[in-house]
Amino acid sequence: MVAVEAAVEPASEVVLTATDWKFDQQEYQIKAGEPVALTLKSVGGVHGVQILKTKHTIGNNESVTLQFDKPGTYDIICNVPCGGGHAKMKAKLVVT
Ligand SMILES: [Cu+2]
Repeated sequence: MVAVEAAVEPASEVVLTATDWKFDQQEYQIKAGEPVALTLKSVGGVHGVQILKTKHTIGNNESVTLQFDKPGTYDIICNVPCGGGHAKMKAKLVVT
C-alpha cells in the first residue's frame, strides 16, 4: 500500500486550487512518512482529484489526510467531467 488515509491530525496541509481548467501548480510536494492534509479548493467550476496509482480521491472543496510510506511521483487528474479543458487538468504529486 503506497498511501493510507490517516486518522490523525495532519502535520501540514497542501491546498490544490482548481479553476477551469487547471490546477494552480504543476507539482505539489509533500513528505513521505507524515500525515498531510490534501485539500482541493475549487475557485472556478466543479472539480475533483484522483491520485493515479492509488485509490485516493479528493472531492470538490474537500480535504483528505494521507500518509505516503515512501518517496515517489504520482500523476493527479481531475475526475469530474468539468468541460472543455477537462482532459488538460493534470498535475503531479511529488512525495520526497
Ligand atoms: Cu475535470
